[in-house]
Amino acid sequence: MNLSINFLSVAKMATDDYVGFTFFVGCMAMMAASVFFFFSMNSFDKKWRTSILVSGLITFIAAVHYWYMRDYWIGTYDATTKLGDSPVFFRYVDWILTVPLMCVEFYLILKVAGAKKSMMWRLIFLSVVMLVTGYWGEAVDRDNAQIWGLISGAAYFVIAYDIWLGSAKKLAVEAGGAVLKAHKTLCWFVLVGWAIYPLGYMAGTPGWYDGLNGVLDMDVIYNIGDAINKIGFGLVVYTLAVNSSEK
Ligand SMILES: *C/C=C(C)/C=C/C=C(C)/C=C/C1=C(C)CCCC1(C)C
Repeated sequence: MNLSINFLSVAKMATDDYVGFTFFVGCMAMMAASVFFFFSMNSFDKKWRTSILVSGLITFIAAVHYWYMRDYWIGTYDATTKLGDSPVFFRYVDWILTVPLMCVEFYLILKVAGAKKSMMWRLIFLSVVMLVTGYWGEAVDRDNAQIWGLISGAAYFVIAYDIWLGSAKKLAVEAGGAVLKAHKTLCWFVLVGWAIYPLGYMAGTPGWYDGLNGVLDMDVIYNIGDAINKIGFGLVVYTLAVNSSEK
């Protein structure tokens, strides 16, 4: 596997490569968001700095992966089929790093209300189950993709339940004010924003949902989901830091 980042000989993107274009724009958006979060970090109260740092790490890790995935797609692009190879492995490497960091964000903003580390580890564990089973269905045991997707979806459901109605919710209510508001917005991101991903999965794997295959493109859906969720999540935390630093 050639992991060297190639600055000198640049692969040309075909002008009709719309999927490649979403990788390109995604990469740029993640880079810009990272610069924004890192540079704004020090203007906040100490207790919010780690949260903003984690927001920046999430988009930065994604930017590095998008740089690579964009290259991977362009390098395998076939002008006749107008398709490249999906960078499935690196997609999941990105997620397995960034989704647990999003669980850390929940913990960090609820720490003011006394959140315990056990809550964070539970969310991280569930997110790893969700992603490993999803990867298995997408890359290893594609014949049973719908079963793996179902298991992955169950873990996703428990995560959503935990933050909407479980112990995280109780802590958010105790904290009240700006923290409660931010928690609620993040909950919506998980419920609606994260629901974009199973759609991409269904577009890219065989199953009862085969009709979706020709209509939607898996990589485009994942790229849109990542931009909304990674940058959006960070902006919610940023807004929380702004609102609670003013008072
Ligand atoms: C930054 C990346 C994020 C927020 C990725 C989130 C990914 C998911 C919520 C993926 C969920 C999946 C299912 C619920 C079922 C099918 C398999 C997955 C892994 C696509």
